[in-house]
Amino acid sequence: MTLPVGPPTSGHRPPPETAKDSDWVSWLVIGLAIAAVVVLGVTLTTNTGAERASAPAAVAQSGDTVTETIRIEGMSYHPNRVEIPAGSRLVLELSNEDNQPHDLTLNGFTTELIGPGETATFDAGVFTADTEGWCTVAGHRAQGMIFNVVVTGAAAGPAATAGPGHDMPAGTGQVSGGNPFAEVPGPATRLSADLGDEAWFDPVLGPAPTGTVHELEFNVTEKIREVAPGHRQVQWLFNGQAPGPTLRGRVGDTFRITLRNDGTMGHSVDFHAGEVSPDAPMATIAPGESLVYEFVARRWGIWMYHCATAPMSLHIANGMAGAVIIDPPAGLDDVDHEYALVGHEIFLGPEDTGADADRVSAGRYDLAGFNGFPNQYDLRPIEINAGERARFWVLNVGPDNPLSFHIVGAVFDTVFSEGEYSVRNGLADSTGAQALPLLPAQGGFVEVTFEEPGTYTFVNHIMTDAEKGQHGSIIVR
Ligand SMILES: [Cu+2]
Repeated sequence: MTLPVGPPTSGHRPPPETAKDSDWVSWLVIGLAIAAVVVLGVTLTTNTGAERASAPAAVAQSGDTVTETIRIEGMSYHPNRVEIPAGSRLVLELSNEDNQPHDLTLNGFTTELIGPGETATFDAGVFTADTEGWCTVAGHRAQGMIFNVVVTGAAAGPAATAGPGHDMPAGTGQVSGGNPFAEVPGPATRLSADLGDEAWFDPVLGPAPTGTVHELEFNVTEKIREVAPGHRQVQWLFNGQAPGPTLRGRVGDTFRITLRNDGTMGHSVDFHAGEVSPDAPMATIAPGESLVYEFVARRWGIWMYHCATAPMSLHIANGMAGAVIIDPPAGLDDVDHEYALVGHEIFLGPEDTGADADRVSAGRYDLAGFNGFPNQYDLRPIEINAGERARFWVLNVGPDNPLSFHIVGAVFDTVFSEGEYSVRNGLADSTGAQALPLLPAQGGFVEVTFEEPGTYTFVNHIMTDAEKGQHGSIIVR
């Protein structure tokens, strides 16, 4: 496809749809095309194919047209830098040999999304100064998907990089840690908020469904949700929820998941409980596509799943992670209640774009939570009766930080983590544990009997994260 020239923009670039749908742009393109036909008719014998590909030949320019072939692969443009004489027009022949869609915004113009295996001819206009371009797909610029045009024979000047501070490449951001996109709710706000049903995530874990084959649909959408009191933003979701659905089965069960992408960008899924070649089932699929991911759960425990599309940090930060719980062949010890808690960081971003890729890349999270929302079990505590025994499954989906799960006032008589019991109720030595430590993508469970009534709090005992919202209450009656 040959892409039309769009109007120059500065600062915030409009999404491609906006430019494409603008009436005046359409008339401009038509006008330029007519002019080009007239010019072409006069100069046909001397024009090259490349020049004909750049439609608006009638635009006044001082230099020649430079055509470069650019391959897109591995989150990079190859080459990622071209030199052209000042005043020249640059036309890029883009070839996407990567496994997911990309685009290029450069000099005020933006290509359509170029799918895997597709090519595009991109007229990036006339250059008078060094200019930086990048891929506008979420997170790709932060991952280094940047293209530079270096102009020769012109007075040196700063690169014409568009955008405010949040558009700067990773690693050069704000030192203050302040969030330019959102007012981060403090503890008083978080502990007095109304927890709506949309944000509520039931922590109660039911038994595994009957049957040995679990067929499920995972439908990926991108929609605006409340992620902290008073703050709504786009999240990327499995089946409309963050964390995604908690799956449960037994050793030997088959899970057959149909992943359907109803979002606007590539997504995928990676089940840690499965032992499969990643190539086909974990492939990134384009919007409108689907695939079937089948695995047999051969080993028990609590396992993470997540979107595996780059940058994974951003896809996970936007909500694309969840838990699979597999029971051992002989079952687990009897308890009165089971709960599942998925721990994670929370990155507040603009409502329409969600977590900011540069802040995620720099690890600048604002809040932290269990099951998608800070302090939600302070607002709606878990309630059990004195003398009852509970098992808390805990999974840390990060994306980056460790989690030290602790319940104030309780000692864990049983702890299972990543394939082994470290303490277990009923064994002769009668020891216990105070915390379940989990790095990202690690999980386990603790068991505890609450003997006395009271309000017990559970926290990430990395205290600054508890203070950011990884904190909840258990009311024992
Ligand atoms: Cu994704």
